[in-house]
Amino acid sequence: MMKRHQTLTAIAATLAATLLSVTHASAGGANADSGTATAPHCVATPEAVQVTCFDTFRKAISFASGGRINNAPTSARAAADDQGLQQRLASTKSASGYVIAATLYDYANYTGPSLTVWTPRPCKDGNGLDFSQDLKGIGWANRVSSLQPWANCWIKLFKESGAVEGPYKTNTPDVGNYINNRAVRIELE
Ligand SMILES: [Ca+2]
Repeated sequence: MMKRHQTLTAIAATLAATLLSVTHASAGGANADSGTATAPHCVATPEAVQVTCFDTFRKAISFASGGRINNAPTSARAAADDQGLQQRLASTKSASGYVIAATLYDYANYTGPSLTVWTPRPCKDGNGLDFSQDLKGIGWANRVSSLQPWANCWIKLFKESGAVEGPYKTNTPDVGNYINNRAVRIELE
């Protein structure tokens, strides 16, 4: 009897977990198959405390562009070499007016997990601060190794100590030893 009870409990727990994950995926937004917190390619807005993550870079870009760019390469590395995609990323706004301002990568050469930062407008000309994104609260502290700025933005990387590197004005396949795996915050200017 005890065994049976435990088995039913286990089945109930599995069902509950399944329902929970389905709910989470539905809450993700634009894509029905949008991912879980553990999927590698994430999208965040400035000061977000939560991010939305996907299993491929293509899905992340589709979400960040409000469905307007649905054919980005599956891998971020391929996207880095895709000039047509780069031009569209630079000019595409989502339906809500948001633009893709930066993509950060865990590994060098635009590989590994990615974090795409989505902002309500492009960065303004001149080098005043436009947006700031904390990386600690969203699981991205001490990870950034390569990056791409978009939407007229330059990217500065900050260490916990407040020390800064950048601004990075163009695609950067290696952020350099000084800040590699040390950034806890970015500023877009
Ligand atoms: Ca890294």
